[in-house]
Amino acid sequence: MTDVVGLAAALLREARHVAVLTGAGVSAESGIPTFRDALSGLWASYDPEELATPQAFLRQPELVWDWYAERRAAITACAPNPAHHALAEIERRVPRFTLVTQNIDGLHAAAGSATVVELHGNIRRVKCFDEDVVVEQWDTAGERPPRCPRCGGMLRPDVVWFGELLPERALRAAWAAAESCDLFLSVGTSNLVVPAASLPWMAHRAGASVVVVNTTDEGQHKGDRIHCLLGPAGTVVPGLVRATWPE
Ligand code: BV8
Repeated sequence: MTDVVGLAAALLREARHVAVLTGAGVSAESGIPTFRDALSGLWASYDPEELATPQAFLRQPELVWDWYAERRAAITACAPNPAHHALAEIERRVPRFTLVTQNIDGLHAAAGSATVVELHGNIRRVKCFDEDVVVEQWDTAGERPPRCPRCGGMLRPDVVWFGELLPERALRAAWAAAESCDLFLSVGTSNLVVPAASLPWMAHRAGASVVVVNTTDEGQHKGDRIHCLLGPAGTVVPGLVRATWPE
């Protein structure tokens, strides 16, 4: 593994534009269960891909609202881990950097990353289901889901559900970064959800080298200019930063 770290460090040292895609694995060591982890408690009997849809929300608005309220409370109690901080360090050291995340926990910004492209929204934000406009405050003690103060429609988490389009600006920024970077880091993602999963391979096809950081190489592409650093992101990413800039 040391030679792969050395190779990845050399790529990072020489890179002009580093693009990163993170998934739930980068937040696992902050105590946030990955999407495919068995869901705890009430949610153990639901499939997240079933619950995280507009249809589920319209069918059972209170259940879906409560699921996100519980996840939001749990996430708000979590802090960035060394992987988040190491990615913020890379951003400070390379000429050009774009961090794209599938995560909705806001931990990259909390760790000091400035350019965070949130492909799937942010659980800390709430918006009107009908008007698609973010609301700053909502009644936490009344009916669930709370009502939009402007139009009276139901409020929902400002996240992208399955079957919903990703925010146009975020997706275009992610595509542009994948097409123009010379090094693409994929950290803690199973590459199962599209269109996010296409980003590392877009970058590879455009000529970038890809470095994968994951606890397993399952589901990860292999081949020329693709390098896999196996291990927990909270250890591997800080190790890569130390190997790249040893001072
Ligand atoms: C769209 C917000 C156009 C909500 C999320 C059939 C086939 C193929 C595709 C589809 C299909 N049917 C529908 C689709 C499209 C669908 C999709 O991709 N479905 C998948 C399930 C097959 N995509 C969509 O619907 C997207 N929209 O395509 O619009 C359209 C419109 C209409 C109809 C069709 C298409 C919208 C997708 C966004 C969904 N919202 N999140 C919420 O969170 O509640 S996705 C959610 O799941 C996360 O945000 C994340 O993106 C994803 C989970 O993936 P990961 O982050 O990778 O997490 P995961 O748990 O899977 O893996 C963790 C990884 O970390 C593992 O590899 C593990 O080994 C590793 N790991 C663990 N610990 C560590 C670690 N690594 C390092 N260190 C550690 N410590």
